Order: sequence, then C-alpha cells, then structure tokens
Amino acid sequence: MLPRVYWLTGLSGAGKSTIAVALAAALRERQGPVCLLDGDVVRRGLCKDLGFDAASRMENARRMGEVAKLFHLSGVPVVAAFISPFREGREAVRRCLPAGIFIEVHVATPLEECERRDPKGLYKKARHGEIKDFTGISSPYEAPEQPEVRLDTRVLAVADCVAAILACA
Ligand code: ADX
Repeated sequence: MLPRVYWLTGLSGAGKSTIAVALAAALRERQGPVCLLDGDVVRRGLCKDLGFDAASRMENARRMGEVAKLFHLSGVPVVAAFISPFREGREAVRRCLPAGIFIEVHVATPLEECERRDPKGLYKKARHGEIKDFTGISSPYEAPEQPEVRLDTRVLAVADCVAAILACA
C-alpha cells in the first residue's frame, strides 16, 4: 500500500487530533512507522515563529506539506491535523504530492458544536476578544468542496471515522 498523506482539516475543537491519533495507531498496526503532524504540537516547535494571520497559516500549511512530502518519499505514511482554513493552502499540498497520495479529510464538526465543546476554552476567549483572528469567529474557514472523506463527528464514533478514512484509501 502506497504511503498516503492523510490531511485532516476542520475547526479548532472539531476532533482532528483525536481522530489523527486513532488513525495513526491503526496505520501503524498495518504498515509500521507513521508520521503524525499535529497543529498544537508543531506550533510549539517547528512553527513557533508563526502567528495566525492568513499569511502565517498559509506558511504553516506549506511547511507541513513539505515535511509530509519528505516522509512520503521516505516510504512513511503521514497523518496531519491542521485547521488549514484556506482551500488554496490545502490544494498546494495536494499538488506537491503524486496523484492519489493526498487524502483530504474534512472533520466537519459545525461551529456551534465546536464552541459547545470548547475543550481549550479558546472560543470563550475569542468571543471576549482576548484572541484575535480566531477561526470561525474572527477568521474564515473555507470548507473543502470535494474532500476524499467528510466526517460528521456528531453521529460517528472515533473508530467509525478511522474506518471511513481507511475505506477510501
Ligand atoms: S492553522 O490555521 O495554521 O492550520 P493550526 O492547526 O496549526 O492552525 O493550529 C491551531 C491550534 O492553535 C488550535 O487548535 C488552537 O489550539 C491554537 N490557536 C491559537 N490561536 C488560534 C487562532 N487565532 N485561531 C485558531 N487556532 C488558534
């Protein structure tokens, strides 16, 4: 099986990281080592110089696309979880990989549900103006038009999400 790049996009609190960890575990069991790239982790290290303005988010996606490509070329599947709110940023990653390798997964939890969950208390802060450029509140999210997989986490358990992703690639 060719090492794919599974790119999970969606709002903060949508469930991307949870699904990414479960997907990486399932892939590891089948194929061996997996590269897991997660926004919260990457932004504390490799991309800690970046902010959340549009140009920084595009640069974050560009860099992570390049990292994903290096792992892909080394034969390692990649699971990436980034809000990656801009369609063009995601499509640029798709274009830098061979055809059929980029699997775009829209973790399509609606804003109201993400805000209800608010696992890190960030929506509350954003509503109070304590965080600027917050995705869904004061910064746009461009949902994928034709993702390889779209997940409604309100009705799917994590294991169902993983199964749906593996079934498509
Ligand atoms: S992305 O837009 O550039 O793809 P990324 O996925 O790396 O974002 O990081 C998102 C995480 O950063 C969120 O889950 C949240 O914990 C944190 N964060 C901090 N400030 C913001 C903000 N203004 N908008 C969105 N997420 C933010």
